Amino acid sequence: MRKSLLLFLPLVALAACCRTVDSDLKLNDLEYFERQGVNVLVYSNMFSGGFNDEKNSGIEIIHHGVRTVQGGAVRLSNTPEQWDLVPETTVRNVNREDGSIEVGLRYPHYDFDSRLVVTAVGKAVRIDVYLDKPVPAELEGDAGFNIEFLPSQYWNKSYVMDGKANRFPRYTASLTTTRPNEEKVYQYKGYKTYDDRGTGRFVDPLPLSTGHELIVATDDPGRLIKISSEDAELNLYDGRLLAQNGWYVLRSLLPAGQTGKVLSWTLEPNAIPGWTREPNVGFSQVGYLPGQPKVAVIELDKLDKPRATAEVWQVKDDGRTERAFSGPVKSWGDYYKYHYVKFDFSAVREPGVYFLKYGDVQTNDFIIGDDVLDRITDATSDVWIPIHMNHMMVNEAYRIWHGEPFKEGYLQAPANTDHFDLHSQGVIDTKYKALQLIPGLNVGGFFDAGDFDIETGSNISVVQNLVSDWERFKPMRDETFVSEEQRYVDLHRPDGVPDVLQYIEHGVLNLVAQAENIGHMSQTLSNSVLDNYHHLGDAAAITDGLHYDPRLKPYQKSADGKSSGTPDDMWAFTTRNPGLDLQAATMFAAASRALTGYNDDLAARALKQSKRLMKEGTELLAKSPMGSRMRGRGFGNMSTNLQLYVCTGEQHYLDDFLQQVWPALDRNVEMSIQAAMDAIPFLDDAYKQKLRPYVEQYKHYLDSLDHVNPYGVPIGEGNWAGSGSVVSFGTTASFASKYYPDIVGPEYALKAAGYMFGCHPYHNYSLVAAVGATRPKQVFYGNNRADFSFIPGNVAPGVLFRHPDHFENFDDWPFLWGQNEGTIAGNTAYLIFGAALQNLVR
Ligand SMILES: [Ca+2]
Ligand SMILES: [Ca+2]
Ligand SMILES: [Ca+2]
Repeated sequence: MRKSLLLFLPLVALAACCRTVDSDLKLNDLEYFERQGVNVLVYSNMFSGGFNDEKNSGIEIIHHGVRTVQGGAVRLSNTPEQWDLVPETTVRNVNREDGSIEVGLRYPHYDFDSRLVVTAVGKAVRIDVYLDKPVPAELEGDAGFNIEFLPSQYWNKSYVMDGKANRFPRYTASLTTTRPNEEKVYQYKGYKTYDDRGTGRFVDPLPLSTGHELIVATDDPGRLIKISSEDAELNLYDGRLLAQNGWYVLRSLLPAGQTGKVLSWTLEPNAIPGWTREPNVGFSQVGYLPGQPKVAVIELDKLDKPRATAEVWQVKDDGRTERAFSGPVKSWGDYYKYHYVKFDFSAVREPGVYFLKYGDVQTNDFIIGDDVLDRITDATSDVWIPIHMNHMMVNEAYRIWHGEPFKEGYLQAPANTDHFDLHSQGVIDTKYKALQLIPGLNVGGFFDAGDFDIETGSNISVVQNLVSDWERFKPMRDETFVSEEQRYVDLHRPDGVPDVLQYIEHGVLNLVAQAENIGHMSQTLSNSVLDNYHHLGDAAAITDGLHYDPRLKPYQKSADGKSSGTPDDMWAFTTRNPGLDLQAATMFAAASRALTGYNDDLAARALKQSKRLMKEGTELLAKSPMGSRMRGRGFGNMSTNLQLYVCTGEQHYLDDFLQQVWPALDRNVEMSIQAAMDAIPFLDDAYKQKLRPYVEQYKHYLDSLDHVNPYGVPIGEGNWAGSGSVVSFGTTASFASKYYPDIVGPEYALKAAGYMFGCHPYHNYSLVAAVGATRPKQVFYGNNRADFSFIPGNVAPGVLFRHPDHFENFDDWPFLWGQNEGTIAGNTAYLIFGAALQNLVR
């Protein structure tokens, strides 16, 4: 069977190619327009508001496998930014008879409705914009139809507007104008993305080019798209003038005073004849242990016929290469838009340098060796975590990563304030007045992620993760100099103290200061104005370091140089959450254990706050409607009850935990098994025995994943990609293997590692900016993302699912947080995974 298929391969390929050349765009079963090499999606992914302008929505084009165009929508500015209004999708109808998709768009703030109808016409789509009522007067000259092109796929390429050739700029440097603020279209919740420096005017980009027919990437058939409009002028803009994450925007203004069909575009993406996507050979860029299973997962275009075999080649010490292994390629099946085959090369065990060959595809090299996993957390621990230490200057060799941020401290957030980063302040529940300085908060703590706020919940998780790392694995690594007195951190300078202890101390310093000065835990310490929230670069430059004095004029400094009238100070959002107080109480108790003997004073302060918050939080919860339903003690979370038992020794917490753990395991073993195993060191052997059948059940779950997707790990499909779940899956599998080695082998945790380090959809780069990987990802959504760079040791969310069938992780464009960010809680969880895995295979 296989042989005869192979014999016919050239004919089949030829047939596929010819069918491709002639085919028109067709509306497929998944409700998008398709021909080989071109997918045109029409609101498969809707704008969602909240974080706004996700660059993931509207009319989108996946062009030869890369999503290069998105944002097709009626928009209210030339180059919309994050926090500019996005339209709600009121209706989406797929009309199979005439091959069209219609969507209704609405801006409730302006009571403004429009409709888009997208119809396949040969190899193009026609986009018609309809209005039932004219554009509202206040949006005339602002409302237009926009579509956006990914800069990193178009810069330096040519475009032709009405026959005139030009080139997309590598960096933005085109003309702008300013307009009075009264003309600025309302932004999300009335926030302003810009600081007008007292001018009363906002910046508006001017077009790069104007005409009626635009051909983009005339010099690259894979990216060439022709757009024309008979009734409207096309204007090409550079969105990066206003925001580094802006795209090139093509737009036509909607005419004033008209209804019915007000605008039409024809858009034709070129398809390369006979194109098939190059196979993505997934393997671990960090390499393999000699004895571990080694399986490459190869992602194939559906028109690509799988090959019968693949090969492993060895790079010899003298630079020669030599074939080390050839073996069969086995089909796994289809998973969303691609077909998957696997190549098992576990037989190759000799340490050395190798690469894989699948047909014409040759991978980069990788190492087989017994120490390949030894360095997987070094960059995270030595570089990423210390760079995210707030309220410190952080130096590395010749480079200052950032100065000391937020020297002026934090003000009480005013009552009833909504916040752009999804927090809110209710009534003021502290002894401070609105905008009064809350003393002592500008110490310790970690930046949340690609932004610079202290998310209290995340910082609590950070300390818990670090204590867990310390208590389980005692990492003595010392590569970081930390002086809380000098407020100075120096990377790669040992100072005689294990770094993890210093990171615990740094996290606790801020959280204890919150408990002591606010009286309870804040929700967040965050920016008060949007125009400094989207800051890129040195955190010390976000605010002016001077206390805000409303008696001074904005941008004015006091005579003594200590205060200013610029309202840039950070705010503390203090609304009390007793659940958060209890989490803090358990964390403080754990941290107190870890800090005793290193910083006894802080250990004592943490323990004092732990006891107080535990008492107050428990009482508050008991009084709340939800708390009384939960029997007035504990708060329903079995992990917290276990932690409370460990730190207090009080039997009722253990009773609560034991009452919760078995039903939770019965409901969902894979969600609860980690929390159940966390109790093993504190309970007797009978508990461990009682857990055994659940671990056996968990093993069935682990094996079942091989049928769910070709990678055999849980792949999330949410709006934030799922490498965090893979890390947590790997940690749990490591502990299951440690406690029950006869049931769960190490191969599941190693599979999670393989996924993180390159064996995943879309491309085969390591998702961790990690020491030890041959080809780590090169761009991340860190605070240096404007430089298209990364902070070593960051863990990307990874491969983001786009509806209805596309996985994606850009490695030339850092600005999609759902793919490329990385958080302080997630990256400290990765430390535990790394330590657990290293411990397991040692
Ligand atoms: Ca944040
Ligand atoms: Ca140290
Ligand atoms: Ca200030």
